Amino acid sequence: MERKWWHDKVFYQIYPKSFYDSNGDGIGDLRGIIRKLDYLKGLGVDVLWLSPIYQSPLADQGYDISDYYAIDPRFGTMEDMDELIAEAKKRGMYLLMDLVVNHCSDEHPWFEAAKKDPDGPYGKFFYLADQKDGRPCNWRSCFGGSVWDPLPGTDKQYLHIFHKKQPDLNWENPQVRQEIYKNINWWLDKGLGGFRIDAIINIKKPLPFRDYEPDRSDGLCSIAEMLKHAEGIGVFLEEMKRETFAKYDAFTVGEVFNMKEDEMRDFIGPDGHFSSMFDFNETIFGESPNGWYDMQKITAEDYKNCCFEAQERAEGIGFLSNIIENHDEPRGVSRYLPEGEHSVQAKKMLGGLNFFLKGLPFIYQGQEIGMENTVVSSMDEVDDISTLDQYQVALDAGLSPEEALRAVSAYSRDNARTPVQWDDGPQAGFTAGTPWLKVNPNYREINVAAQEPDEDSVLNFYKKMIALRKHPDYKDTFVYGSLIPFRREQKNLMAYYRKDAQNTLLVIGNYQNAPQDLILDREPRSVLLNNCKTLSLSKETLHLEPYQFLVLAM
Ligand code: TEU
Ligand code: CA
Repeated sequence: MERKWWHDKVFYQIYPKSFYDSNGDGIGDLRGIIRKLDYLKGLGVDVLWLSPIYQSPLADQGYDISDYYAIDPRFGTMEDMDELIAEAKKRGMYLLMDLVVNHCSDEHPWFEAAKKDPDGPYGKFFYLADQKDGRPCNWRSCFGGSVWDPLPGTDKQYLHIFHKKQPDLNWENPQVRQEIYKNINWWLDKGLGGFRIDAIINIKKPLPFRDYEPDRSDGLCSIAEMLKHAEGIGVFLEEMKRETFAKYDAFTVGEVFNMKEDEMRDFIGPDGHFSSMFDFNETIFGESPNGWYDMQKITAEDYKNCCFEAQERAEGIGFLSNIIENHDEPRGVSRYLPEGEHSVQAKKMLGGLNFFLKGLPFIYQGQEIGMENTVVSSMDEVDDISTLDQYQVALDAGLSPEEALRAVSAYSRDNARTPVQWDDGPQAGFTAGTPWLKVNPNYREINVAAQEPDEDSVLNFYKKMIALRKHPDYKDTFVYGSLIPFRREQKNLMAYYRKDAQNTLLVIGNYQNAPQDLILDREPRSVLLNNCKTLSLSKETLHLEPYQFLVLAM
């Protein structure tokens, strides 16, 4: 296999608005990131993905871009961005920006021009239709309601798969594609490492528009349904790669949902559209067409199966990007550990099981200190547009307001977006002002400053994991070695070998709040990582403590 510069890297996602506020306006910013670069370097991560910082009305927190060539003043200036790129480079780190090109903002000049002259060239940048003909299709937008809304001041309507302030760009129009490529290259020329690519599967629509079977009483159907019928996205993605990323040897990771079964090789094979794509097999587990309130809770066994299934699918094809959380998902420890079992031990186990999977490890800000879901006591505290929609969906389904609040707050995107907990001072040290989103009240117990000097903290465990993955004796095994599940049938136990010609490493997590025995198939040679003080081994039987996590060299 041809080796790529990004194969052995450790990735870290920054959600800038909530990372660190340098000027007291309550909003995290680029200068805040610059100030924390040494912290990130100390953690050991190599590649930083920034969620969007482009000029934006922030209707969807920056995933609605009104100028692809400008930094939103709330995040800083272009000089700050250039400095951040340079400062990262000095420390041997790379930056990824978020590429949001399925849609732009309704405040982008292209959309303004389309409103003024829908029949002119910019009308063709979007999907427009005559209002008089009714809705061209019954698709439901990801944030609720029809994907079609009237184009203000005209007799037309436009399509938006996401919020109505996020009109979809018409990728069938070559001029749109050229504009996008020009922008990508402009950023790559600044010295970026590459991009995380937002909602990319949605760029290809099955045309002409038509209705599909409704899946709720609103008569609409999920976007997932239209994606089943969309063919030929690869033509766009190959063109984009050729015109942009390939010329720079840039790294790309796609946010790819609803891929067709046999497309993995096209997406992340040796000549794939992208370098990597996220494994969302765990995050989509238990989803219901009815909405969040109807999600099925995931168990330890489910989690294990999701991970191993994804690994099997990618085997011999390419590199998945592994996460336990991101800015759209609840905190991993709150989701994948049973309620009330969020001990330091358990958090380390979950982090470890995910981190050493085959693929690229991604850590989301705050994950390294074990940040948890926040408490939402009223809908007035909610910022996330997705939660607002899902709350209404739950009410419409007959849940009481209290039930609806409880059901949706477990999956709210706000859980991941509360400010990073830096210390136990006011506002967790995130800002000298009032934070844009309430700090999680548990910041006095869970924060960076408290964990730094504590040898046994979650933070120091993440540092150890990262250091182990980079250890010259083991790095190749973790990066290129195969993954073989071990005692897969044993309940509440997740274990796997990472193996190559040099090493046989065994990663073990006792995924329950009770001890359990594990019979090994040979005696371990050494313990590379242990989240407990002790290791109890009699011959080949390991007596695991509750939530014990181990990496053994066999
Ligand atoms: O998320 C895409 C997203 O919401 C998917 O889960 C979606 O349900 C799927 O693609 C439907 O086909 C990204 C960002 O991560 C998120 O923060 C944004 O809100 C969204 O795109 C719109 O840009
Ligand atoms: Ca600020």
